[in-house]
Amino acid sequence: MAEEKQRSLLLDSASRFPLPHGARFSYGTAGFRSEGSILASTVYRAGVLAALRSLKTGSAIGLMITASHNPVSDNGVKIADPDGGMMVQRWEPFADALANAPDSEHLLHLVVRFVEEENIPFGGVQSAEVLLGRDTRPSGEALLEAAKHGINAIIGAVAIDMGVLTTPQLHWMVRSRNKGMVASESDYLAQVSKSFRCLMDLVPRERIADSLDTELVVDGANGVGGDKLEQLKKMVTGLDISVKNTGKKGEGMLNESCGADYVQKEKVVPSGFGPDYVGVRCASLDGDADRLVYFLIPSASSKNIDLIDGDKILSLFAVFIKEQLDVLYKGSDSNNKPPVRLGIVQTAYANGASTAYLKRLGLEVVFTPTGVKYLHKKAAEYDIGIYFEANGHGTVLFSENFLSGLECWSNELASASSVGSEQHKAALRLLAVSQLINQAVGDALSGLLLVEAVLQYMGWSIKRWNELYQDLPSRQLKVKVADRNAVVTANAETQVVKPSGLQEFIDAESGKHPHGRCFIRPSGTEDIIRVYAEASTQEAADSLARSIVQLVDRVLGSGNSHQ
Ligand code: G16
Repeated sequence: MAEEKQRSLLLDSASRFPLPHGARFSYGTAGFRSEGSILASTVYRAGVLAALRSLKTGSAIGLMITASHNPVSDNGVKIADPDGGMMVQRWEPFADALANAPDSEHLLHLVVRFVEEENIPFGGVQSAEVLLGRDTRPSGEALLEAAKHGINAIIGAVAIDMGVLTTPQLHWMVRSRNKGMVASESDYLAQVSKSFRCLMDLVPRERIADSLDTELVVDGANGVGGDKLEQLKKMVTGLDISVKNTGKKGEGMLNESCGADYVQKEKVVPSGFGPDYVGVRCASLDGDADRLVYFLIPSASSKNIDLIDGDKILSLFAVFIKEQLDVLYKGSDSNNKPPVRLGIVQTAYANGASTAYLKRLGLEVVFTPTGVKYLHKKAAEYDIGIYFEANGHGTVLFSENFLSGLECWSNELASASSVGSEQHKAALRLLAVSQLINQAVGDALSGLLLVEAVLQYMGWSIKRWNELYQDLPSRQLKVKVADRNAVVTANAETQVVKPSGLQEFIDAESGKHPHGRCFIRPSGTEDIIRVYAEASTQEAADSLARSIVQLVDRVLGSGNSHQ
């Protein structure tokens, strides 16, 4: 009887969100993305999916409406699992099928079959909870309503609107709520600002004197991150933050000539930044504030920037964490403590110079395909896993096991003669980092505060940080093709498997340039093929990238290749 009621509720509700004629959606690198005006049925169905996931796991699930770095007219939906990470990949084929079900009858059929296969308590026997967030895109409000309809179409499921948020804030809330901890936005801001203060209090005094470089100017991409940073900056001391491209009237369009994606790919000065900012430490967030890059404007006449990308953020964190671990394990109190497994996770986009630098530090570096869902999973295999994509997406993960051991150790040090020792301080710093940096997903706001605290600790200017190693010149281009799925890759996207013959050509072209390296892959967030090339000179990297673009265009393209 209850199941009957559930079926008719779903049929009735789904019929109000028909699939747009001829549309096809696919669950890509980070959920569904498309033109915002055609996404209502997709977001409705993502609501159904999230409610089923909550029933299955018995935990709160997150649903975030955003298209992150994409243009303002796009939108999308990301789903967060109970641990705050991306939805388990095993459910992606079902997500795809659901999004493309031609009508409500088919949709019901898919749901009923999936519920049986997955043994999901269906028809009101269990309650479910979905936390909703959206960024500032104009299409977000209507899509949020569609998501609510989808959630409410599953009996027992409740939608909780958490408001306009950054993506990482929603992921953090899901994780916290499922751990039985406080999970509002003000709790997030309180935790982040408190742990930042703690790290700043642990900066050695002599280093503070050397580094009174507290001015930081942040490009908010005209997205949700700018406003959140304005709130956060009122809660932190020791930094002089100003925010540009906040999205307020007159400041410009979301992600247009600004934001982390633009700055990282184009390597030029973003809108709103001019000669006044020469030599100043600058940072860019992306549209939903899950990516962070830094940059420096070298001279008043320069259009180009010195980019400090995700690889360099990763390297800074790696140096800092390694130093804390070295101090911690040097003292006599480290006897009988199990060694820590520290792992670094990168993708093929990582600049070759960054990987070489990290290996020179003696660190274990592993590679995964593009997408936080892959990097995060790999990083979680370590006691401390640091992952970053070159585009600025990343975080530092601490295993529960390592953290509980570290807490006990820190308490022992505090109650013995070692209180206040370097060893004790190193333990406290690592504990503070685990509180500051988002354990659910890459987070530009908490990442930014960690960068700032580490720079203060090191006594480094942005220039000194940038000199950790010198990037190999690189170029990233896009090619519009008829079917991006015609390209199939292997070995963490470094080799093309299909179409055949392409990899041999890439190898031959790369071999023509000293330090030449190149790969192509289909984007999972845009309808294009991405081409990445690096070489020992900018001219060589540009020429290598261009020759591969021309080839891809010839083999697969629409004749409209562009940057
Ligand atoms: C998303 C993913 C990132 C990925 C990026 C680009 O970021 O979360 O892991 O690097 O897309 O992916 P692709 O090259 O497949 O288009 P965001 O910030 O757009 O959500």
